Amino acid sequence: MAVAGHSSGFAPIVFVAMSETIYPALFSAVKHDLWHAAEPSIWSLAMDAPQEDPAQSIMRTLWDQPRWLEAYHLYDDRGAELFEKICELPEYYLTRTENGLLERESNRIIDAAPVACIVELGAGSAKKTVHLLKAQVAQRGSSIFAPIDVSLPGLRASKDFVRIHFPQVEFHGLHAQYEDGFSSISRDLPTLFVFLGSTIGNFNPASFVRFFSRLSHAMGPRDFLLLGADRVKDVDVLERAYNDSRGLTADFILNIFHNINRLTGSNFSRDKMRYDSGFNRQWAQIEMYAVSSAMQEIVFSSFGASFRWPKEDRILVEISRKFDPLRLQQQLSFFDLTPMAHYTDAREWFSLLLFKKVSPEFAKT
Ligand code: AVI
Repeated sequence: MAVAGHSSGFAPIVFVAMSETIYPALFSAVKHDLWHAAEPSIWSLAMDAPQEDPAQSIMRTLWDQPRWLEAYHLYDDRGAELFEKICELPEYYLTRTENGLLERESNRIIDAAPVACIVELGAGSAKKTVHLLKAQVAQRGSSIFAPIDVSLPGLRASKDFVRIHFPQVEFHGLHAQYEDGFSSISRDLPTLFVFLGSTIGNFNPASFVRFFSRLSHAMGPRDFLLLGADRVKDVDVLERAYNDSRGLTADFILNIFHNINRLTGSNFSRDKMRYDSGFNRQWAQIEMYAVSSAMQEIVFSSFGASFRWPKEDRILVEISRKFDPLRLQQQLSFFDLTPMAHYTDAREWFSLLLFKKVSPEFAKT
C-alpha cells in the first residue's frame, strides 16, 4: 500500500496495490468471481454471491408443521467438535466401519477412478480421506484435494493434516455449503467427488433429489462419485448409535439451539428441553427430537416473531436415513450416475458405492 504525499488540507489519497488472484484449475472460469482467498489455501464465497441466509432457513422450517430444522445448523464450532467426539464412541459404529472399508478398498477405488482431483463434501478434519489420498499419490504421484465444508476450523485442521502428510497434494479448502462448492468445480478436471459418513442420510426426500440433481449437473463426463451409506440393520444397534450412554448425541442435537439463539436472537433454553430419538421403521430413519419440558414462549428478537412451544411438543432436529444399497444404486441411476462398484463389511452394516457420471445422451442409447 502506498500513500501519496499531501500538502494542502485534503485527505491523503490511498493507493491499494491490486494483486491479481490466481485461481487454481479446480474452479470453472465462469465461477471465479464468486470466490476469494479468505486465507492461504482456503476459499470463501464473495459477500455478494447468492447464498441462503441461515437465519431465514431456521425461521422457515420452524414455522412448518411439524416443526423441523436443516441439519447444517448443527455444525457451529461446538457442534463440529461434538460430532468429532461422537465418531469415536463405541456405539457409533459408522465411522469405524467406513474407515475400515476405505483402508481395505482405497487402492481399488482409485484404480477404478482415474482422476486428477478429489473433492470431498463435508470433510471435517479429513482423517477418513487419508486412505484415498494415499492411494491417489501412490498411483498418480500428485493430486488436487478440495474439501468443501461449512466448518472453518475443520478446513484448517484438514489443511494442516494434508500439508504434513501429503506434501505432493495441492490443497484448496472451500468454506461453503456443499451445493455452492461443487457447482463451482471445473467440469474439465477429472474429479472424484467423495461424500462419506452417510451424510446423505441427513437429507429428507426433497433435499435428496435436489442434491443429486445439482451434483450430477455439476459433474463432468470423466467424473466419479464415492458415496458412504449406512444400511438398515437391527433396531437396537441403530438406536444405541443415536442415544449413547455418555449423552454426547443429546448434547450435539440440543446444541443447535445455541446456534439458533445466536442467529435469530431467540430465547431457547437448554433447561427447558430434552433429547429423544428412535427408529421409524416405515421411513427407515432415526429421528432425533428436542422435546419441550414446559409450556414456553419462544421469541425471535431479530425477527419480531414468536411462537408457543407446548410441553411435550417436539421439534425434529435431524433425521438419519438408513439405506438398502441396491435400491440406492437404482435411485441414483435416475440422476445419470451409473454404479461401478459396491464395497461392504463382513456384517453388511455399511456400504461404499462408486458411481460414474454418464452423459444423458449416452445413457439413452
Ligand atoms: C453426519 N451424519 C451422518 C451423522 C449421522 O449419523 O446421521 C450425524 C449424527 N447425528 C447424531 N449422531 C450423528
